Amino acid sequence: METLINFSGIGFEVGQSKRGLIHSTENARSFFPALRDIGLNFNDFGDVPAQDHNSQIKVFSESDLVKIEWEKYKHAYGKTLSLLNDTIPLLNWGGDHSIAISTVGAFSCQYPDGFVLWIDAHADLNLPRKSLTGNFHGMPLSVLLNLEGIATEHFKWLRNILDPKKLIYLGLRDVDSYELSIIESLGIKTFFYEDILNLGINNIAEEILKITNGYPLHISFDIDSIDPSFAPSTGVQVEKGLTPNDLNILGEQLSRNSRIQSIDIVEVNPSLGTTAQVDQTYLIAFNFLRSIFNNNNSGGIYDGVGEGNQRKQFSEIEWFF
Ligand SMILES: [Mn+2]
Repeated sequence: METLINFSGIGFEVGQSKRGLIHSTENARSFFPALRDIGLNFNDFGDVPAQDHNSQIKVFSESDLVKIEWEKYKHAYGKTLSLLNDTIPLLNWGGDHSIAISTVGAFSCQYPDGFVLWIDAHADLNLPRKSLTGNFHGMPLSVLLNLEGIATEHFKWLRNILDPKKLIYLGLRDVDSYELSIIESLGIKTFFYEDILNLGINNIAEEILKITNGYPLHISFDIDSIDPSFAPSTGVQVEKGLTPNDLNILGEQLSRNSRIQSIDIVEVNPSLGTTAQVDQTYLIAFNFLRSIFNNNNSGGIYDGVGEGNQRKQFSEIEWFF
C-alpha cells in the first residue's frame, strides 16, 4: 500500500536548551529513500526558517516571552494552515514541542471539532511563572488552551482556543503538581504511563479510537514518550515509557480512523547519542508512521539493507519488535 504524506520541517529549538534539533529535519530526509521502499512517499515542503539558538532563552514570566521570535511561529502557523488538506496527511517534523503552538493551533483552527492526541512523557502545560525550567517547550498547551488568558494577551495571531474536551493525553509520567491540577480542573482525558501498565495498550488504543473515530485527528508525538532505552536521542529523557511495540499497536488501532489529518514528530535530536542510537530513534518514529499509514504492508520492518550512498545503513541496530 502506497501512502503519500506532505512533509513540513519546523526545526525550532529555542524552546529548550540543547542544540541539534535544528538539524533534525535534514536528518529525517535522509531516510526518505528507504521509506519509499516500504510504501511511504513524502512531498517535501521544505523548512520554516528557525530562530538562531540562544540557550539563554528562558521564560519564567510573561515578560520573558519577548525573547522568542514569534514571527517564526506565525510563519509555521500559516504554512501549516495552508498544508492541512483533507486528502493528504501532513507530517510536521520538529523541532522541539513548542512548534505545537503553530501546528496544533492550525489544526484546531481548521478542524474545531477535531481531536488532538498528545503522546508525551510530559504534560507541556506550564505557564511561564509556573515553570521550573523556563523552557518554553514545556508550555505550549498552556497557550493552546489559553490558561489564564495567556493566548488572548500574548498570542493574538492564534485564531482560536483548543477545547480541553478535544485533547487526549497518552503516556504521561513526569507531571508537575500545577499541571496535574489543571488536568483535573479542565477534565482532560488522560492515559498516564501507569494506565498503560494497568490496562494494557490494546485496551487504551481501542478506547482512544472509540473517542476519536470519525473525527479529524491530529497526533502530537513527542519521542520522549518512548522508553529512552529504545529512543535515546532526545533532550529530556524520563525513565521507562512506551515501548516500540506499544507504539505499533497504537498506530494500527489509530489507522482505523480515516481522518488522521496531521502528525507532529518532535524532540528527535540527531546531536545526542551515537550514530546507531540516533538512527534507532528515527526508526522508531518512522515505524510509528508506518503502523498508522501502511499497516497492511506485510513486508515487516525496514531491515536497513539498501544500496546507494543516500541510504542509511541500519544493520548494526538491534530491533526490539
Ligand atoms: Mn512534549
